[in-house]
Amino acid sequence: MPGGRWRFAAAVGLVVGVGVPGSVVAPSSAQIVTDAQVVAVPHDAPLSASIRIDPGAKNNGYTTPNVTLAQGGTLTVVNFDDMRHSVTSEEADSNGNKLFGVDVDGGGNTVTVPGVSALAPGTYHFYCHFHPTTMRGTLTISGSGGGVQPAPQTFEQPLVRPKSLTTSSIKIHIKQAAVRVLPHGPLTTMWTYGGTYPGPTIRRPAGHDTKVTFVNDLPVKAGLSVHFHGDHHRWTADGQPTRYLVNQNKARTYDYPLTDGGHPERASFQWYHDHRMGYTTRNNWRGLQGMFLVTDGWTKKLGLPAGSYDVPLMVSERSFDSNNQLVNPPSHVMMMSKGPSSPPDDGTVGDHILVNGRYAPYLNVSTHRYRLRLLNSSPFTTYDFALSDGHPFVQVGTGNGLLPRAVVRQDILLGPAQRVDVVVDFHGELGSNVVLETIPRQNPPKNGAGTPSAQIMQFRVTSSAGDSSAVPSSLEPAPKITVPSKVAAVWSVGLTGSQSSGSAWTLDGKPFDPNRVVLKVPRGSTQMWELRNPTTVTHFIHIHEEQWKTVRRDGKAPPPWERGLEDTWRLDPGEHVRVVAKFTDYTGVFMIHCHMLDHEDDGLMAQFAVVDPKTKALPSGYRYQPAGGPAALAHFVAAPRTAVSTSTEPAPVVQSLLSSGAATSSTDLADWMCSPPGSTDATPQSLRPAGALAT
Ligand SMILES: [Cu+2]
Repeated sequence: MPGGRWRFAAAVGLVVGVGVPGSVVAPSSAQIVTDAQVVAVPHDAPLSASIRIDPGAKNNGYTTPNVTLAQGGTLTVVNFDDMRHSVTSEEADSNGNKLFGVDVDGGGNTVTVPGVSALAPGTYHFYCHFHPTTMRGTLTISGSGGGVQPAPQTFEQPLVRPKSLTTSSIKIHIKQAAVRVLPHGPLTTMWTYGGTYPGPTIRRPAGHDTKVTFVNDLPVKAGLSVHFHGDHHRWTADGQPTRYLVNQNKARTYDYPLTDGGHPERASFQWYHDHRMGYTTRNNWRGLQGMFLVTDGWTKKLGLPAGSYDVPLMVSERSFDSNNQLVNPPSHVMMMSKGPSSPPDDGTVGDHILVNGRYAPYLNVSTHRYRLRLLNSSPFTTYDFALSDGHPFVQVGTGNGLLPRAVVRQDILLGPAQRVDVVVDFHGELGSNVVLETIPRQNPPKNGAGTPSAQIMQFRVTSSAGDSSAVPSSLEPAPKITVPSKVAAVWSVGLTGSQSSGSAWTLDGKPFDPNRVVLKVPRGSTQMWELRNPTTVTHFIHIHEEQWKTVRRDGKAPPPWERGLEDTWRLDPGEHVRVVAKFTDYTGVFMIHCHMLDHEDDGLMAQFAVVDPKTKALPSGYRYQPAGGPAALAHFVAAPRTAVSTSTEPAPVVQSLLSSGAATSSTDLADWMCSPPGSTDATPQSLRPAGALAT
């Protein structure tokens, strides 16, 4: 990397100043040569250069992706787009701190990129951390002096396995603590469940009631709310955003029966995290996240890798200042926010990817199969996981239980809150190192979320071991469910307002209101819902309380890895997904929202109520406002095609669709009606054998 970069003189005239009007040429390297001479000379590089960003950059990339600069020079970014972008170094120092980087708002703003003038000569890679797949470039520093050099990724810290809690009654203090995150320098102050980040991993057998008491010892006034993500329980124990809070110096006990419809839940890889309205991004960023495994005898019977060969991994990203302290995420306390980081450009992106709370850890492994449970608990970023040895993952489950059949996957795209359960095989790799990476997403759809390129953690294959584990191709049948003929609710993401006057996300036509319920669901009913994303950015929609079977993705059968149970779906721009679940056991108010936490805090959340089928009563303190909401949209989806074409004036429901951003044109509306209501894949699947649930 260090040392001057040399080019043939004949090429100099073609390289210097390209795309850099008014750049200054470093006088020290000027030499008189003619085009005919082919001799090596120090490259004439400018002392200042600019990276230009034009409209459409999130799909087209930087306008000037390759820049050259004399050592000590100044690099600026000019952003003519209408959204925020960044120029972020891929290379980092030994603590993982990026060598240079800056965010720049759109509208013609110019900023200097800090860190560049100190760089040693060499070639550096940069990307936009909001659009990491499409926006990539290289910076070449020309010269012959010393300077800041990148450190190779050395994986200096061992992977930490969070403490396991296994009893039926658990108490966890929520407190500020200094924790080791980066390999060098001071500890990082975080908000923690029980003094560690992540919090303790709760492991409990399905069907066994579990009470978790959280005590709020944090030095801040705003109450907290803990959501057990993916689980089925009473609404009062669901982590409501403004009700049933864990107030400062107070405790609250959450009861998780781990049953569904009178039966034990499926074994699953879930997690628990903060869900406080307006503060969810902040509270998760500060560290309020932990894993929760529900176990049963079925997975043991299959012979999947177990014990020390079963490794849950929470992957999450954060940014740090020079003192190793967390950089503050943006505030979301106002539902309608203004400015360049307001919707649709709200996103909290970190520059260090942590695994179980440590930056770039390693794990010593043996020549054995390992079951890895991967959770993406980042606030906003999507990863495309892959292994550096080119081996595939054998996916055996989602976060919500096993798949019917194992799926071989070369890479796995995972958005915020999504989980996968995979087996990797280190047989024949004694002495080698295998890196879990995130790679740039291949061929993302237009405006779809991209993924960063980074080495996340290292597996060091240091020992041999006999292996009696197995990965059967057939794992666990999907639960039996009768798919309804009609869509009961359509949840369509929208955007309201403008960045100059204040903007917010919507899911039922309006930004979130904790007192509003827009849909009543009779307890005991089986519902088919449709999730739609007509906006220009990807969302990951999460539904509380039930686990869902995906029956359609964009009108087609879902891919094999979406044929288990799910609670969070990727919706790239223009996508729609149909999901089915039965609402059992509990009445009460539950949430549906985007799990990109900035989006959630900025309005992209709504509430449905599971009600007694006879009384249809809501808990007190809620307004029922179904007009123009998900049931109305569903009615429209199911309507015959002529409903629109026979009228020149849009019907009220259509108007509400249009104004809510649920659909942008009558073409879209017609398109909706082309997809038949209901679905045909109602084939009942056999239940798993009786007795499999012994724990
Ligand atoms: Cu979203």
